[in-house]
Amino acid sequence: MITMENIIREGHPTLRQVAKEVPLPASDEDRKILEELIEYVKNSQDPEFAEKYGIRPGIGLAAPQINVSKRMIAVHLKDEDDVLYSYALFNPKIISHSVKKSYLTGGEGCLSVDRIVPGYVPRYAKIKVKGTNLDGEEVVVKLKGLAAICFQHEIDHLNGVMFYDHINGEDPFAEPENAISIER
Ligand code: K2U
Ligand code: NI
Repeated sequence: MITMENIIREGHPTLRQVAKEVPLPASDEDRKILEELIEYVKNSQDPEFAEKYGIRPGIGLAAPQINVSKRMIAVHLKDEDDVLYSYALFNPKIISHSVKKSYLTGGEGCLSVDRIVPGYVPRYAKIKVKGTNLDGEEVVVKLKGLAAICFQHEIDHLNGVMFYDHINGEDPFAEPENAISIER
């Protein structure tokens, strides 16, 4: 089971590496890692479980955050329309995206960042992601809103990108151009 001790923090070199593609069909070892990622995210949203094990709630987690530099992400969230997005994917890839951007009015955080970094994080408002799930099926998923933002945050982790890399250095709360704001 993954706990906060397994989550590496900013400054650890793995967070700045480009993670490697997972050979498919996935090995038992890689499947177990991805299962543990999605289990962490689901468990972290159970207040009793989170309290008992001292884990920070999250809506996503990427393998590099547990020091595994492989292209795997887990996302488990209900969006603003109460639609559940629960995905554990090998080799996720953004295959198309909107011109329009979006950002969370409260900014972003990260389980690997133990500090508040204020500022808007411009993301694509809509994306289409292709990946392979734990059953070995190729999935294509269309995303918008918080789900699109979360997937982009996690896929950034696979490319060594941190959320604050996107924040406007001169004016962190400058309204991103051609963007919709999302309250969270
Ligand atoms: O990758 C991670 O570190 C988990 C991130 C994912 C995330 C951050 C900002 C925006 C979208 C996704 C967070 O720790 S999850 C915490 C959280 C919870 C609810 C809504 C947004 C962020
Ligand atoms: Ni993160």
